[in-house]
Amino acid sequence: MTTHQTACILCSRNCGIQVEAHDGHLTKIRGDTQNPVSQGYICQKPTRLDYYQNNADRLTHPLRRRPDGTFERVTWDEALEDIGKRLLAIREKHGGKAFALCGGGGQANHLGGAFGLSLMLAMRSVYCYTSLAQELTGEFWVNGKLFGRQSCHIEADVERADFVLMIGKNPWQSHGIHNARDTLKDIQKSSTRKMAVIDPRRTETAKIADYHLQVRPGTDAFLLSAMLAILVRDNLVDREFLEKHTLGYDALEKVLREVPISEYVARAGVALEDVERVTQEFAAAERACVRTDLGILHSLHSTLNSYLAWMLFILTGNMGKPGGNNFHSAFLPVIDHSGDGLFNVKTTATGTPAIARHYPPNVLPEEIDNNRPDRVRAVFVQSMNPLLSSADTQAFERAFRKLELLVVVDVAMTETARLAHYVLPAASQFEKWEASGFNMDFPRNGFHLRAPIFPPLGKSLTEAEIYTRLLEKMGEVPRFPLLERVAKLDRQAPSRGLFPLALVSTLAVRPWLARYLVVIVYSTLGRALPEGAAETSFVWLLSHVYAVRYRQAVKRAGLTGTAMALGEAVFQKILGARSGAVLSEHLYEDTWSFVHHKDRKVHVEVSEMLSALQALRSEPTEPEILRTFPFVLMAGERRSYNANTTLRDPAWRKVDPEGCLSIHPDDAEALGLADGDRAICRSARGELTVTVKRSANIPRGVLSLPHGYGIQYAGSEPMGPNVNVLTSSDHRDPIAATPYHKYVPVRLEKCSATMSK
Ligand SMILES: Nc1nc2c(c(=O)[nH]1)N[C@H]1C(S)=C(S)[C@@H](COP(=O)(O)OP(=O)(O)OC[C@H]3O[C@@H](n4cnc5c(=O)[nH]c(N)nc54)[C@H](O)[C@@H]3O)O[C@H]1N2
Ligand SMILES: Nc1nc2c(c(=O)[nH]1)N[C@H]1C(S)=C(S)[C@@H](COP(=O)(O)OP(=O)(O)OC[C@H]3O[C@@H](n4cnc5c(=O)[nH]c(N)nc54)[C@H](O)[C@@H]3O)O[C@H]1N2
Ligand code: SF4
Ligand SMILES: [Mo]
Repeated sequence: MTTHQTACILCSRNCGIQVEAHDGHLTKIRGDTQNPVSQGYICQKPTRLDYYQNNADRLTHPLRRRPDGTFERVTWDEALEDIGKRLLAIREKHGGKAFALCGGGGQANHLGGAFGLSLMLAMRSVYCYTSLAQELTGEFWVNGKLFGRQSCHIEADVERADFVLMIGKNPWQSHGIHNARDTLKDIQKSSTRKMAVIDPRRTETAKIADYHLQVRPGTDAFLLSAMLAILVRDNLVDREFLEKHTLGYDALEKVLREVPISEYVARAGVALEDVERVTQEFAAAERACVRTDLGILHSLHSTLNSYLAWMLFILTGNMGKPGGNNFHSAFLPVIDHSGDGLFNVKTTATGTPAIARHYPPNVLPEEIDNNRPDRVRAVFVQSMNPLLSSADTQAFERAFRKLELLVVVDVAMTETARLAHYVLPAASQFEKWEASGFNMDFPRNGFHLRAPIFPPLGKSLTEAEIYTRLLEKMGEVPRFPLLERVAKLDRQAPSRGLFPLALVSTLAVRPWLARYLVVIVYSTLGRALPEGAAETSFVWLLSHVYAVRYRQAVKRAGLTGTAMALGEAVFQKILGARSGAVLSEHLYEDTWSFVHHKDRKVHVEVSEMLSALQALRSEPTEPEILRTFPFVLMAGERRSYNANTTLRDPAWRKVDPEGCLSIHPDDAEALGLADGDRAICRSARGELTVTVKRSANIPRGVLSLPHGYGIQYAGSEPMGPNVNVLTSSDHRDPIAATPYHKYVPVRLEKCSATMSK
């Protein structure tokens, strides 16, 4: 039995955990008090992590699908040689547009992403479809307009705020803020700090908040614009701040002055005096912040919602100070910027641009399933399960079956993997060096490089090794005998030796190889590092970039050295800190240095958003479709025992094994439904049999189902409802193409006695 420090991989917080490893199993899982960020905090889920590490779906060998749909084991050489050949043939015949990468990382595994991207570049493709582009790209688009780059990412300083406005976010269950339940309880206990929640459900978070604005689903744009209009009407905007830090406010103010406040508030289904009170207290607070999430991102007006929510903290001057909204550094950036022009290649069938370099899964089935010569023909799926997690399972299945080549790189035999020509086994996140790019704290930010606890299962390999071998087989990345030799000599502290110089000279002679930088460093320095530590070579590279980019903040965190030495200090600190390391300490006023516009100002006048704001006026009160599908289903609630599709064995759930449909008791009664009854839920797209559970926390006319169910564990029938049978990929935001999962019109009907058997 050995004790290890690692992290929980089930949500973006990546809380530090201490585990005991015994006979290949993770036992005794506790919060790691040494973790500088989570400091021992965990929720109820990580004690179930052995279900990830050990389960019947774990992959042990590369698999090739036979014509009859079964799989046969093949060697890595056989698999990679054939895949490489087929990829090259597709590239030769159809060019880069024929290839797409899907995924790259989940909630805690982002080291492998860069290697998948290298394959994408080798295919001369730019198409990277990810789950981020089914939730956050509308927000990233807004950030691009306001701050100059879509990678300017905003966080909320909830811990230090006097007033927290939580919009469409239920951190009690979904976390996403520092030590969520402790932070929420602190606010609840405090007599001076306040929280208001905007959510149609009376969530766990809403119950402990000071105010709950129980908004009607899909009407946040009306509510938020009314709140902004109240700020203007009551002269609560921070004019000094706007003058100093923003441009274009007058144009926004003009539109806000026209907002019919009481009409919009009534439309949102909340009381005007409550909205006024929340708005006024928010504006009056010394330190206030706004935290949003899927409740507005996955609902009608998604991108506009993000814009309006951001205007709340901007108009009240809550940026660049404790308890407000601020930017943060990024050690392993998971987003970048996609401009409007030449460098943003639109997809061929739907003409969809990338945002923050991510393409939306919503359009992928259409990009594959058409007869255009430039359609997508080959897809690599890495650490994503679009068959369950993306909208419209039926469309995905149909499209994926048409691919000339589908390869899935995963730790488990997923629903998506079952359709693949090749399934490649990745070492699990407890079997390799791994890390998350979701380190988004400010002013202090850190990074946690987790060391492997177990050897890779069976023949599984790290993503770094899989893609490097594939690129070598494809003849894209040659061997570098000289670099390899230098790397061996410098392996103790690569920055101090000749390795950096040798690397730069290699790339100077063959500049076209720069796109494979991560792979080259891996194949030379990485393979020279001690047994199994090869992936840390990527971290070495990132350490240098971070040290250059945030030099002052890194020094403030106590790291010393000039030029390469500072980067090496960052790397060594990371390597030495098994529980995670703090790497930078910014000053609050540094927030403005993150703004990318040359004038360092927030450009609040975004013409598309002002038009969308004006267009709200002419929007019909109720969508036509609700006449035939009278319930609004929120398709994807975070509960105590769901975690996307990361844990496949249903035994991991301590409660809610069936993933029940929540329904208001009066609605249930009207339909003759009692707890435990089976009902058929129908959308325009598909139908699903669900188990009903009444809840007074949900308003009438609204239903809620969790996501992350419907898994076919060990080849079984789907367990629980796969909500994406009901969702549709064209029910999406006009700018970001993100799905409106929280607003799925459905009908509900009790199953007849014979059907429920
Ligand atoms: N337990 C658990 N935690 C998780 C995850 C998980 O699978 N399980 N997944 C992680 C991931 S990937 C993400 S992105 C986050 C998401 O975290 P959240 O966004 O907090 O999670 P949700 O429960 O999907 O949605 C939040 C709230 O939106 C509300 N909502 C629905 N419709 C509307 C609306 O029209 N307006 C408003 N204002 N609110 C609305 C819902 O009632 C719900 O309470 O959670 C992370 N944490
Ligand atoms: N209807 C509806 N759909 C939703 C949502 C919703 O609320 N409603 N939520 C959406 C959201 S916000 C998100 S973020 C997505 C999440 O959906 P996905 O991005 O698909 O994430 P997961 O379901 O966690 O699947 C991650 C995959 O990674 C695999 N994996 C785990 N570790 C490793 C590893 O080390 N290497 C490799 N190669 N693979 C690994 C797991 O086995 C799993 O198959 O779901 C979305 N889908
Ligand atoms: S909050 Fe997230 S990362 Fe932390 S223990 Fe819970 S599921 Fe894991
Ligand atoms: Mo997510």
